[in-house]
Parts: sequence; C-alpha cells; structure tokens
Amino acid sequence: MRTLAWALLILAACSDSKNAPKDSPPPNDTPPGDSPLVDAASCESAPLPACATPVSGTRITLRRILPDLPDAALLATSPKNDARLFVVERSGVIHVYENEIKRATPFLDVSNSIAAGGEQGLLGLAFHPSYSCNGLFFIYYTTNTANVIARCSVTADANVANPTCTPVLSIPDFAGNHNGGMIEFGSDGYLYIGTGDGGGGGDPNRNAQALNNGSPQGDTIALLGKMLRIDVNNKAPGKEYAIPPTNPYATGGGAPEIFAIGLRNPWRWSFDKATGDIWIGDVGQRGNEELNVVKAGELSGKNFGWSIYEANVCCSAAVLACEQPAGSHAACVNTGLTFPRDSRSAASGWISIIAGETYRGSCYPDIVGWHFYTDHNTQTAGLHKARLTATGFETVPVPITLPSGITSIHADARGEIYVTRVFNNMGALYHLEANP
Ligand SMILES: [Ca+2]
Ligand SMILES: [Ca+2]
Ligand SMILES: [Ca+2]
Repeated sequence: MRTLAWALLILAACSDSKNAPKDSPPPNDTPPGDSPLVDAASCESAPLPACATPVSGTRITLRRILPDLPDAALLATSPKNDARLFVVERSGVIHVYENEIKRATPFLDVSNSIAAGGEQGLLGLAFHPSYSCNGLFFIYYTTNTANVIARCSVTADANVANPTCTPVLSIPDFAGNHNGGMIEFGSDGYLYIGTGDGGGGGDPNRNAQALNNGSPQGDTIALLGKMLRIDVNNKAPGKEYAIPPTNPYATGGGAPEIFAIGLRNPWRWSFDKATGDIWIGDVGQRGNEELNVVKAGELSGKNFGWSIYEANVCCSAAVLACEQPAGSHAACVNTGLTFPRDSRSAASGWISIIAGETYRGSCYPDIVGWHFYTDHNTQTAGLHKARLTATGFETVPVPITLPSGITSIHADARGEIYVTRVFNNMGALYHLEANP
C-alpha cells in the first residue's frame, strides 16, 4: 500500500515538474516534520533472495570491478533490500552499479557544493530505513569551514537524485584533516554520525572531551570528536532534526546531539547487522591505531578516551606529540573510559585504521560473523578478521596481498562486502570473496 502511494507520488511529481519553473524546489523533497515520514514498520520492502550459489571456504580474495573511478572511491553501500550498489567518490559524485555495471549517469553530483581533496570531500552516505517509500537519503561532506550532514531525495527516475540537498546539521570546523565522515542508521531508526576532532595535532581546541561549546576553551566545538545521534523523522523548533529523548544529554549537561565522546577521527565504522554491536576504527595520531567494539545498546555516554589517551597509551607531548597544556586537561586516569579491543602500533606499519564490516551475507557461509578490517597503509598492515568470543576478542591475520590505499570495507543490502580504494588520485572497487 505504501509502495503504491510512493509510486503515485513519483508519478504526480513527474507530471508536476513539467510545468514547474526550473528553480522551484524538487516536488517530492518533502521535508521530515512538515508531513511525518512513513514509519519504517509500515514500509517493508521485499527481502532480497539468498545467494543462489554459496561457496564454501575461507581463502579471501578481492575481485576488481571495472571501470575505475576518476577520484578516490570512499564507500559502497545500498538501501535496505535494494540490489543496486551506490559508490561514493570523494569529489562529490555517487555512482550506481546494477549487476556490477556502472550506470553512465551519476546518481548525485554535489561537487560544486563541497571542498574535496585529501581528507575532505563527500565522505559518507546513508539511506533512510524507509528509502523504498520515502526516497530520502543522507550525505556527509566537508566545506572549507564545516562538516555538513544533508538530506537528499531521489527523483522519479530511481537512478537519479535531485541535485539539491538540504543541510540538516552543519558543524563548524577549523582544519582540513580529521573530519570523521561515516553515517549510518541504527536499528533504532536514528541517524548516527561520527565526527573527527576537527584537526591540527593533539586536539588543540580540546573538542573530543568537551560537552559544551566554548569550554574548556573559547574555541572548543562540542560536536567534534564524537558519535552523535539525531532523529531525522522529526524536527525540533528551528532545526531540521529532533533529539532522541534517550540521548545522554537530551535534557541538559551537554550538547544534546552527543551520544558518545572521546574520538579522534572515526573515519570508518559499522553496525553488525545481526547483533547490533558497533565496530569503530579510530585513527590514532602518532603511535597507535584503535579498533573499538561496543555491544548493542551500550554505546550511549561512552568515552573512548581521546585526547587523554591514544589507544592504551597516556597522551604526552614527549611520547605521542599530544599537546597537553597544564591545567587544560584531565589527568591520565582511566576511570570511565572505554579502551579499544585491538590496537596496532605505527611501528608495525599501521597509520590510519580502516574499520570494516562484519560479514552477514549468504554467498560465503564459512566467513559469517567475522569483521574484516585493515589500514590505509594497506600493504604493510594487511587484512585482518576479528570477532567477539564468549571470553573476549579474537583477531586473525588474513593471508592476502592487498592493493594499496584502501578507504573502506562495507556491505551492500545483501551483506556482501565491497572494498574501496584510492590510487594515483583514482578510485577502485572490489568485491570480497571467500574460496575453498
Ligand atoms: Ca577538520
Ligand atoms: Ca580511544
Ligand atoms: Ca595514525
């Protein structure tokens, strides 16, 4: 029924647009809150069929999907129950792949609205859980002064989005590095947003531990260095979103968007689609990279430690180049902090961790439940797989020679894992496969 309503809306929008002035807003970009979104429960699309030809075995290979992309490929993802793959390019373009064939026309091109290059660009993409009904999706991009989460919508053509997106949350930033960029919907229907500490070195504005703007320093920005959580299905007065009432500072004590604190640059992370556990790679500054795993439902209010600690090491100017002006910073006590499940040293070749995805697909049954992760310094760090066990945490190196410059390991709607990469300022896409 809802699907039919959406189809009619698309048809109506299509006929309206013929007579609409060219600069009128997209007719089917209905903002959340003005008219409530279709709730997720009434909007179930048909599940995709299980893999027709499952393959046994645990020998991992990466199969390259051509053609390469003109700029760094940063993420591959899909709407729920949608067989297509959407690949994010740093320059601001999203490409659609159908049956591994790239469509000639981009899905979205916001390259004129963003700052791209290095750590900046179009960094994240998350489809609304009810995308099949409401056609809404969210992007995370950088400008030269902010990190922006924006709401976008599809047109009557399912493979083309409206070119203009509406900023939902704009977080001021002061440096080109440490921009976070990953966004995902949780099983609670809220949008989770990972932000970096803003940049520079040693978190100079003391953002990651801050709960309020302007404290402890005048230039402190509270929404940086955090996991945020917002409700995009409703609007608070003057906002494009509402605050989930169960956020830890929803009623005071800190910025209400904050969900967890103490992150430096959570570039890539994901929810385990079977358990709801969250796996967060936090890129370390000088000595150590972090893989943090938090069980489902336990993320609220967590403090991951930066810039008091880098992984399990107390920050100090001498050892880790963490700037710690006297009196501006908490002492290195570990009470109340969440430490990583895995940390890897720069001395062993880890520079910028790429947390990944826990395999929950049906094509390779022997790797189900393993989380695959690596480092942007891919060839030195290598590929690894990990899982929580009854007694703790298990991590195992995966014998494969990886291509250099991996930027993400993420799943499509079937749970199949795709790997993106940058090389010579071009992008590449791979499918992770397991063989006998
Ligand atoms: Ca920044
Ligand atoms: Ca940490
Ligand atoms: Ca590092």
